[in-house]
Amino acid sequence: MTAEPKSRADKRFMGAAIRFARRHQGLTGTNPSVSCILMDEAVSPPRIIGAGVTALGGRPHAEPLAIEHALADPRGAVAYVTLEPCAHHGRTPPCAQALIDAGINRVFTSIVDPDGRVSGKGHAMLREAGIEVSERIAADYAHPGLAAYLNQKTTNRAQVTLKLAVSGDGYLGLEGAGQIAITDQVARSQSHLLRANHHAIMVGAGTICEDDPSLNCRLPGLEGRSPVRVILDANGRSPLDATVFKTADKIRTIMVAPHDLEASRRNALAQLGCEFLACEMGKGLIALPELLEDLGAMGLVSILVEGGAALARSFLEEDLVDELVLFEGGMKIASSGKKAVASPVSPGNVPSGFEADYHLELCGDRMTRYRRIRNS
Ligand code: AOF
Ligand code: ZN
Repeated sequence: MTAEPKSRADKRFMGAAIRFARRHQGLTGTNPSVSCILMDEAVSPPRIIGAGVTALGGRPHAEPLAIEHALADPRGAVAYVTLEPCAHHGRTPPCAQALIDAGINRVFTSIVDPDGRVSGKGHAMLREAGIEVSERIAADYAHPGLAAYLNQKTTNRAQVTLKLAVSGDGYLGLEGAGQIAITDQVARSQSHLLRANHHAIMVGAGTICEDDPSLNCRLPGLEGRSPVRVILDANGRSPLDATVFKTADKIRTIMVAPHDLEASRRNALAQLGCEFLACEMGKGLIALPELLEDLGAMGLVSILVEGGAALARSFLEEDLVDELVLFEGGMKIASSGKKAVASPVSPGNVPSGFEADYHLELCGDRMTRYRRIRNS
C-alpha cells in the first residue's frame, strides 16, 4: 500500500476536526465551536491521541481540553485546530501557550481568528516558540461552521439565514388557511435540522396569528437543540395563548416590540416566561439592522428567519440575508379558491449576488442553499 501524501492527510485530519467541531455548534454562545485533534504522526498509520471541542457555553477552549484528555503524552504530537489558537488572557489562559507548554511539535490551523486580541498573534506565538505552523488548511470546508462567528466579529451583527418553502407553483401558502404542507416529511426533517443548527429562529407576528407554529426542533434526539424563538411584533397583535408563549417556560422565547409596549401585555408575557426586547423603529417597522446587532451582542449570532412573506421581503430589501435556503415542494397549491401568498424568491428568480453552494434532492422535494457573495 502506498503511503498517503502528507498534504492530503493534513486535509483529511483537519476535515475530521471540522466535523468534530459541529458537535457544539450553536451551543457555545458568542464563542465559536472550535475543535482540536492531536495526532501521533510518528507511528504509521498516524493515530489520534487527543481531541477537544470548545465546551458548552464557550469555555474551556478546545486545545486545553484535547491536551487534558489526551490518551498518551502529547509531547511531539501534531495539532489540528479549526481556528487560530487564542493568544489572549481572557477567562482562560492563551491556548497557543497551552500548545507550547504541552510540547506540541507542529500545528495546522484552518481559519485565522478575526478577534482583535488573537488575529495573527496566536500563530506568531507558536512560531516564536519554534513550532512549525501551517495555516488555512481546508479553510473552505471549515468556513460554514464558523460563518456566524466570523460574520459577527466582522460586521457586529448576527448572521441571517432566510428559509422559504415554495410550492410547485411558486407560493408560500394560502391566506387564512393556516399551516399547509408545501413539502413532505423528508424535507421537513431537513428544515428541523436547520433549526437545530441556528441559535435563534425568527418570525413575524403574522405567522404567529396565521399558523400558531411551535418553532421547535422535533427531530428525535435533537429536541434539546431547539433554537431560541424570537417573535417580531411591532403592533402587539400576537395572541397570548399562542403555542410559542404557552411553551415559553420550556424554550427561551423573546418578544421584540417597541419600548412602549403596553404594560399589561408586557407583564402577561413575563408571567409566561417570555423575555422582552425593546427595539428601535423606522417607518413604522422594527429596525432590522439594529435588532441584528442587539441579538448578536446577546450571543445569538445565527438567526433562521422562517416567516412570513413580509418579513422575508424586508430582510431581502435591506440586504440583510447572508444565506438563503429554498425548499421547493412538488405540489401545486393555488387551485383551492383562497388567495395564494406569493414568494419573494423562487428557484427561477433568486436575487443577484447569491450563489448556490449546496443542493439536496429530497424524495420529490428539493433544497438549495445560496450564499451571499460579499466583497470583503
Ligand atoms: C481557541 N479555542 O476553542 C475557542 C477560541 O472570552 P474568551 O476568553 O473565552 O475568548 C473568546 C475568544 O476566544 C473568541 O472571540 C475567539 O477569539 C476565541 N475562541 N479560541 O483558541 C477555542 N473557542
Ligand atoms: Zn483559547
